[in-house]
Amino acid sequence: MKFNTKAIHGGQKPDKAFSSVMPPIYQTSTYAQAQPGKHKGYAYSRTHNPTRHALESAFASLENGKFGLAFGSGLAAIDAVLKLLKPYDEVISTSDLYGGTYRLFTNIYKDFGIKFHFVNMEEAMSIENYVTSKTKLIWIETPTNPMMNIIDIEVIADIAKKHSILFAIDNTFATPYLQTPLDLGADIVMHSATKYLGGHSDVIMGALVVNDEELAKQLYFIQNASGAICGPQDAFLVLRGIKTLAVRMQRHCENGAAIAKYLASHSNVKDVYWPGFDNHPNHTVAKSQMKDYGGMVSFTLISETYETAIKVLENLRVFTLAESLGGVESLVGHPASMTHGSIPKKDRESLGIVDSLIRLSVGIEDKEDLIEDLEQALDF
Ligand code: P1T
Repeated sequence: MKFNTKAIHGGQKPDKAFSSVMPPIYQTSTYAQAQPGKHKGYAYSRTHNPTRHALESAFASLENGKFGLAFGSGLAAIDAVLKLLKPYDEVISTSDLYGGTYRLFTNIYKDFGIKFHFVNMEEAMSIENYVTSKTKLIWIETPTNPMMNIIDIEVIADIAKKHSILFAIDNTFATPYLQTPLDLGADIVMHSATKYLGGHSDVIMGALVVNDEELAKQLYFIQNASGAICGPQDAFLVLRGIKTLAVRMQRHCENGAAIAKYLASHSNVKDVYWPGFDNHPNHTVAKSQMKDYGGMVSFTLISETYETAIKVLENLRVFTLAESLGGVESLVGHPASMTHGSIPKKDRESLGIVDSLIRLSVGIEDKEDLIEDLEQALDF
C-alpha cells in the first residue's frame, strides 16, 4: 500500500460491533469478564483499549513498522525508551534537540546514573569517538529542533549495528510522510504526535514504532507498568488527524519552501535554517533521505538583540506566538526563551540558539498571506 492510502486505511478495519467506519471512542476503564481472565482481549484500559489499539496499528503502518505504541505525550514516549536503560549505561544524543528532551535526559535520567554525550552529528561518523562498551542508546532528531540540522540516518544505523547499540530517532519534524527511519536501519521511531500527526493543535500525544518483537514486548511492558498512556478521545482525534497527513504535509512543504526563500532575500534577516537550500551543510543527505523539506523554518535577524526579536514576534498577526508546531495554523516561537529555555545559555548559544533566533511552524494557510504578515513584522 502506498502512503496516501495507508494514512487513511492503515491498520484500520470497520469496528466489529456495528461495522462503524471510524473506530468508536471506547470511553471505558474496564471490560466485563465472563470468568476471571476470560474476556474478549481487553481487560483494563491502561493495558489495552480498542480505540488506542486502532491508533497504534495506524502508527505502525505509517512508519512501515510492525508494532506501534501510543503515550500521553511525546515526552512520555521518550521516557519509556529511557526506561530500557540501567544505571551506568551511556547514551549518545544529538546536541541540538527539543529542550524538553534535553531536560528529561539531564534533570531526571542523569540522576539515575545514566551518562549522556551530546554530540554534533552533522559529520555522522564522528559519533564513533563516543562509543564505549557502556553505550546502549543513540538518540537523534533529524531535522533537529530548532536548528534544522540534518543527520545521516543510514550512517548512524550502521554504527549502531556494528556496536549492537539501540538506535532511536525522533521523527516529529519530518513525519513518516517525509522519511521512514525504520527502513533506513533505525530500531525505534518516536513522535510527538501532538505535532503533525495530530495536526490540529488540539491534543498532546506520543508514539513509538518498532519492528523487533522482543523490543516491542519490553516497551509494551513499560507502557503498561508505568501507565503513561493516552485516553481514547485523544486516540480518536489523532486517528482522524493522520487521515489528512499527506495532503497537509504537501502544503506545509510548499509554504515552508516559499517562506524560507522569501526570508533569505530579506535585508533584515541574517541566516535562514531550512534543509532545502543548496548551501545547507547537509542538503545532499536531506535530499536523499527525505521526500521534501517540511514546514519548519528558523532564522536570525541582522539586529541581534533580544528586543528586536520580541518586536518581530509581537508584530506578527497571522502567525500566532505559541509553543508547539505542526498544526494547520502557522505558529512562531522564540526558542531561547520558550522551547529551549531549559538549556543553559552558553550551551544554547554554542548550538546557534541565539536571542535573535525565531522559529516558524509554517501552516497551511495561503502563503501570500503568510509572506505579507512577515513583510510587515520585519519592517523595522
Ligand atoms: O510536547 P510533547 O508531545 O511531550 O513532545 C515533546 C517533543 C518531542 N520531540 C520534539 C522534536 C518536539 O518538538 C517535542 C515538543 N516540542 C515543542 C513543544 C516545541 O514547540 O518545540
